[in-house]
Amino acid sequence: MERYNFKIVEEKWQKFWHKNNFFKTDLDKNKKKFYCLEMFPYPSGKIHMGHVRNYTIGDVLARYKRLQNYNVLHPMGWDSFGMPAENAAKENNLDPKGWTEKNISVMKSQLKKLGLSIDWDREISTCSPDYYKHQQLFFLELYDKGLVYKKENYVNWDPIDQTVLANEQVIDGKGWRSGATVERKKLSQWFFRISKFSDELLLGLDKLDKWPNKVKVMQKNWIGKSYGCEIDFKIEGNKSIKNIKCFTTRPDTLFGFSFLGISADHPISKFYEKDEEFQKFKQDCSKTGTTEESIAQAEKIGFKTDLIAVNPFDKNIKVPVYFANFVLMDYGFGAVFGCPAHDQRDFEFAKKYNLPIKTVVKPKNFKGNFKVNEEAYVGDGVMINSSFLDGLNSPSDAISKAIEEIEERKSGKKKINFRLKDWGISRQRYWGCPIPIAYDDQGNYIRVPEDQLPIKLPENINLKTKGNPLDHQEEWKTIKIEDKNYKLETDTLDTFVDSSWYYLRFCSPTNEKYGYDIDEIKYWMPVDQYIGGVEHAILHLLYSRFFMLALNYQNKEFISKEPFEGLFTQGMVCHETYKGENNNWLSPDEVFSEDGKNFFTNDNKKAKVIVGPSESMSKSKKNVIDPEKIIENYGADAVRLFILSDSPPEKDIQWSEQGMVASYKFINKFWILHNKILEKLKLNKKGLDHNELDIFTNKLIQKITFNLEKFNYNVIVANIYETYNFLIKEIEKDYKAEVLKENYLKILTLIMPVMPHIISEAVKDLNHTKKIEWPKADAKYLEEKFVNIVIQINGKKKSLIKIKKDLKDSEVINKIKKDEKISNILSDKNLLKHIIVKNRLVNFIVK
Ligand code: ANZ
Repeated sequence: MERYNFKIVEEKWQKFWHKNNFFKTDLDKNKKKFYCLEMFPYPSGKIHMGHVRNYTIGDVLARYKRLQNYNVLHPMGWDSFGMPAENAAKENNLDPKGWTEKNISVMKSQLKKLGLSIDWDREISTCSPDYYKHQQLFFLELYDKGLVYKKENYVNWDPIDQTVLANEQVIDGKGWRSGATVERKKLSQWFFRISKFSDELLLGLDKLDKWPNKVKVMQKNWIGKSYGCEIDFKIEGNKSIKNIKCFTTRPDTLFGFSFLGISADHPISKFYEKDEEFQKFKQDCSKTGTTEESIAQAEKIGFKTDLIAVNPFDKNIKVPVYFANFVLMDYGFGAVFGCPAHDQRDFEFAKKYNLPIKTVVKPKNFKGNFKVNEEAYVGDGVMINSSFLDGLNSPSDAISKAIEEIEERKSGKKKINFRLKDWGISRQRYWGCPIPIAYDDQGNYIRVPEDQLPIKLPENINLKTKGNPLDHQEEWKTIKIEDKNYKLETDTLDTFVDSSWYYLRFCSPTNEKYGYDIDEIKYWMPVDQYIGGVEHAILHLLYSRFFMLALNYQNKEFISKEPFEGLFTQGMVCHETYKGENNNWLSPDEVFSEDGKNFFTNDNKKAKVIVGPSESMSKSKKNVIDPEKIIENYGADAVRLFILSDSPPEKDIQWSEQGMVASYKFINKFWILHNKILEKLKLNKKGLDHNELDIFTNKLIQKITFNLEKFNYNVIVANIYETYNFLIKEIEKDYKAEVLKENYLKILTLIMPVMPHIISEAVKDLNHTKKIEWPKADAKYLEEKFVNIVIQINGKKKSLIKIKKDLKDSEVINKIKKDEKISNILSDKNLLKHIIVKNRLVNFIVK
């Protein structure tokens, strides 16, 4: 028998599948559909192990659903706009388009080698005008619906990438790509009015019962619905300023009010613009980013005004008004009332500027005098030092009472606030989708008419300019609209816009008129199963949900509101990290070990290597394994088997060379088993009929089907190993050829989604000509033949006996009486009667 040659077999099947359009969707719309989608990759150069894991998980599901006779849509595309292309091209004097297209072609061939069941006819690339033309149309549609607007705003400015970032793209005060500390900058920007849908985005989460809870919680927090009230504080000290509005969630703490804080960008700032000290203060403020996180961490600074605010609950309590760096202009009204005893930011501010800290809430069980000293007390409690609120439970009862009182005094009213801010979509970069807007000489803007779309990006331009390269493209910028000259908008769209609707495009990728075809959408949407990294929990998944709502808005035809019915977030692929003597990162290729404990560098066998913890594979720490090499060495089936083994798909997995080798060996062992079975079949024996094999196969159908539905893919790998161990022994028996073949074919079908190449080859060897389908378990083989009977004497459990199921009562009693322990007990007793619960229990009543 020849050794299994995975190279020949895998290449053969990959060619066969694609030549025969094996993974094309069915045009018959009466068939039940299944839309299986994995997050599409950024074409950075090569695929990485994260892709291998993500796409293998999706592929197993897609193949399983196809075998179940669903009409499966399993497409792939490229998230191909974005900064790395521009940066790489700048460094190497290349064109981003050429760089991107080359990467796409390399990565596509790598994905094909993994044996993915993708309908490549539907491939899309977001940097292609065929794609972004429709995005420009959507932009105009949203613009017409009032869901796009431009405003001057403070933005997060990434000084390294020289671009604006959305709040979601600032992590711990740093740019998500460059890692640079983000600054504040005032710029005129385009926005999507995502905040209009805050409530719908929040309510929609409740219906997503096939989403991981953690993702829903993250989105919920991000949307951040707050119940509270607005308070109109009377202001003294400047005749032009009558009052300042604040939003608060804690009106119960009003008696602890010791300053009023306003944002440096509050409209009132215009009265202080000429003050040099105020100017300096404003400059200091711009050193902190605009996200709440960065502001919370920054040192609290303020600028005292000559204004005084009056407490609505007591006209005699008057406090100073400060500009404060921790007050955001775009939350609530850009103003807060400061209660240092019960808010940590206010506390830090009060400490710095020597403002009173008056305690108004005391912990419930605290005996004696409670006073806030070291830090703000933000817990529940009972109201103190608060006149008519004293004794009430805080926050619950005290808030209701405080709001009632505020409304009565006409000083404010109940209010709901959302943390979610509109999505800033302008990016000052070249390699993105141009915004279809043009400006006249005065800077007034108009939409570019639909028939002048797409606005294509200019190619082969000089990228080594300061700021946005498009600003320097005079010829490109000039556009004639109805015979008048305009200048095109040079900002491009955030790449997250590209990925917010790509799942719609896959349903009708060649539709020229519009981004999607409504009939296709009605059939395919929503995506039944979406699979990707949890790092997109807020950004991409929230933007996509918004996009669906925005398209639905004022649109009677569009039906599905949520893009992704099921969501699965897979864990990371991890590897140990290595460092050389100079503290430099080393890749696994650069180190070796004989005992698995002590590691040395390859080039200098004495140089000791420091082994660090296993972390998710990343280029920066060099702890990466190149999938291409691994597929080359071990084959796609072995890689798929390994990447699904050991860890549940939602958990991190440790890469191990030994594990990989074990999977490879298994594939080869399986081939030997397969050949043994073929030989058995050739003998065409008339041996055993109903037997253990039927029982095993039917139980396996039940197990693997269940595990597929529940994403227990690592358990399926264990099931496959079990199957091998069973079959290698079982085939020693003499089986009737038809029985063996029928069972074996079912078993192969069950394993096919995980190891599609070797199994396709095995099925072909069986000369099975009909289309194979997912097998159904036959209930008669699933029934347990034996049952455990509890034996009681006067209601007390004495023994447990395994007997055949469904025996007659008299047979059961006879069997039990033969049990030594029971017969001993019964020997000197007077048996009055017995009670039998069929297949479960026998209770002997004795005296
Ligand atoms: C007074 C107060 C007293 C507050 C207290 C809290 C505790 P959430 O729950 O996140 O919505 N706030 C309001 N507008 C703000 C702005 N533009 N910039 C910074 N902070 C602002 O937070 C609501 C609380 O955040 C509000 O309740 C307000 O401070 C502050 F013991 O009002 B609070």
